[in-house]
Amino acid sequence: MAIINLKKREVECKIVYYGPGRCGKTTNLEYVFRNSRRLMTDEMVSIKTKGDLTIFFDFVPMDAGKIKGCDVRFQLYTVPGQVKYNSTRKLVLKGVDGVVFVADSLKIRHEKNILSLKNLAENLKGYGLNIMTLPLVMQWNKRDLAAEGLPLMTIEEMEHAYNRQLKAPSFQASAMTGQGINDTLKACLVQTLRSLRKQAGWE
Ligand SMILES: Nc1nc2c(ncn2[C@@H]2O[C@H](COP(=O)(O)OP(=O)(O)O)[C@@H](O)[C@H]2O)c(=O)[nH]1
Ligand SMILES: [Mg+2]
Repeated sequence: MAIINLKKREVECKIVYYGPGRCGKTTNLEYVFRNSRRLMTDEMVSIKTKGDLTIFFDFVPMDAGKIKGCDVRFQLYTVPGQVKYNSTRKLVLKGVDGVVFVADSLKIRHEKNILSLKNLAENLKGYGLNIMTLPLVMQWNKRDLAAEGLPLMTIEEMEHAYNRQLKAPSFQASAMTGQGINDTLKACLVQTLRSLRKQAGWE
């Protein structure tokens, strides 16, 4: 649930990039950070957890508008993907307002994507949140690897495997080239804002 900072007249929203280890979450945020400097108000902060990097930063998008006369500040987080870091992952999800699920398009990562999606649903449930109703955007990442001749799932296969029930907006992307990265984030921000405005008293 977003936090209202009355002193600064800001609403703080939390967006979490979720997905299996090595799917490209950190690369997503690095791209956003590099290419949207003008939107950012603070430095990107990296927290080194053992063997993985969890990063977050926050920013105030210029065109987000206001909610109840307050500016909207978004905080973007990634989670460590490896199975053993579930306590950190759970902690990062605390108070989440919107999620970007980054799926790895490589065929060999299919099982890892499934496990991570299930883990997301479970961890959300732990906070009384429902993956079916929370603002959620799916990203099919690493599409550039097709050009390298690596076996990728088709978009249809990914939609069927991960998005059949959720029916979330989805984007083909490459965090490496930047394809689809800003569109993914923008869709998540729009959904999150819409959902916050809908909540009682926030219209
Ligand atoms: N070719 C390609 N490599 C990617 C892409 N996204 C991430 N990577 C690479 O995949 C590896 C893991 O990425 P990282 O962002 O650290 O994954 P994370 O564990 O989800 O944070 C790194 O070597 C990245 O350079 C992509 O879209 N295309
Ligand atoms: Mg990472």
